[in-house]
Amino acid sequence: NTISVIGLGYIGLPTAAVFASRKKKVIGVDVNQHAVDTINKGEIHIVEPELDIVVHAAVTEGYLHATTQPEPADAYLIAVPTPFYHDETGSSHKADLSYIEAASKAIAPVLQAGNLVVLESTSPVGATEQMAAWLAEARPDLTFPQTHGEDSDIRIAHCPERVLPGHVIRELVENDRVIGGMTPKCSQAAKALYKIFVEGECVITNARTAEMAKLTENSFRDVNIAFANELSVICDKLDINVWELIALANRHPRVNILQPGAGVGGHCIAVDPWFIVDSCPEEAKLIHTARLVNDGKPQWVLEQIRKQLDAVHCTHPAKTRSDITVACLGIAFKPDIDDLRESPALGIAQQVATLGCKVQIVEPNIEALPAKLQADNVSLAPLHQALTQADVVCVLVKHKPFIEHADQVRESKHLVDAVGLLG
Ligand code: SAJ
Repeated sequence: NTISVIGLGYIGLPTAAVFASRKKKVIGVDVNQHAVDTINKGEIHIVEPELDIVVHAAVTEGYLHATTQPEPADAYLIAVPTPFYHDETGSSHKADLSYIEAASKAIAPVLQAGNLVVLESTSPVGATEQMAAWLAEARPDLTFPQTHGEDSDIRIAHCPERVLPGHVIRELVENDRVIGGMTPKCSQAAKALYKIFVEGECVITNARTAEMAKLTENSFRDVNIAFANELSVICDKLDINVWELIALANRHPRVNILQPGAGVGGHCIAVDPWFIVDSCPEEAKLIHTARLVNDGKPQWVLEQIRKQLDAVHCTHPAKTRSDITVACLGIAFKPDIDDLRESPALGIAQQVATLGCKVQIVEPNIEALPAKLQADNVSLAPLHQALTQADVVCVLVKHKPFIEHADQVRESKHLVDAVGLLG
């Protein structure tokens, strides 16, 4: 059996490699020639613990190869991005299905009767049906479940990925999977495919419910983080320590409040709830508000930093902006990873850099500053140096090395602790 994975990013590549590690022939397809070349050398173009070892073994043992052109296979897994875009009014966030459309059109010429096509990309409700329609349009000689039900030539399902970045290899194997076929036979075919490596349970539903399940999981987390973030802003106004408050409230047996932070980053939780809001704008009031609360948090943190800058000016009137150094502790989108995608901390650091002060970035998980932060007044610094030289210290991500040095951070005179490092 040959499996083809379309899209060799943070989800597609680990999935392809794990199938290959079970001695299945896997064809990885990506439009990015650099990614394809890197993988064929047995190397990886993304950062994820253990992934390098699994990919290296899969390629050298001959089970995985990458290409830019789809080749015939028995099953196709589509794991391409589904970002959002703003419509003409600029107010609504719409799912961009163009990568799914392009992937469907790319595999259509090599599809054969008996094939299974699984959409893994997180998608708005209806996207799997849309994918099936694109495939049917490109291959009128084949039959599809939307018109031929269980008798169709091609089986189609949605099986959303649910792995946590940083733990992908383990979670791919251990997590339960939601399998949403367009018909029961489609579900059974997809379940048989995932059972090759999934040790968790593969729970069957229909495609629309599977799409909504994934959006629901991430919206649940977003709404709960928004609750914590809103509390942090309220507590600041009421002069209450929010970290102590949450720890106290969480002693209640049925209360489990998450942690306030610099905002919600990454490419999932800050995106997926918008797909629900776009489908049901009138009804999804709470989900919409949670998005606005979380998206507004970096601006609030920035205000706190500005207040500390003003405080430095008050105590040292002779200092100009360019004499002041601000240390930003952490720019990744969450603790203990190097992933800067959609990172609120990175956005805050960028804004601080435009204020005219010197900025020292402490990010133990990266070796060079991203292009967005390359400016004369910005440098990457070790923690000790930044704590010694900075007038204002802002903790934006709760990385382990910062927790270990919390006592030194606490000595800073002008401190913004967005993540409760000091409790
Ligand atoms: N965050 C907080 N406070 C918290 C928890 C998280 O501010 O108490 C912030 C983080 O700092 C980060 C953001 O939220 O900026 C998201 O981080 P996360 O760890 O909650 O989630 P992701 O984006 O790394 O991965 C999520 C996971 N979904 C859920 O936990 C419901 C993962 O299982 C999904 O597979 C992934 O989204 C995805 O790809 O959809």
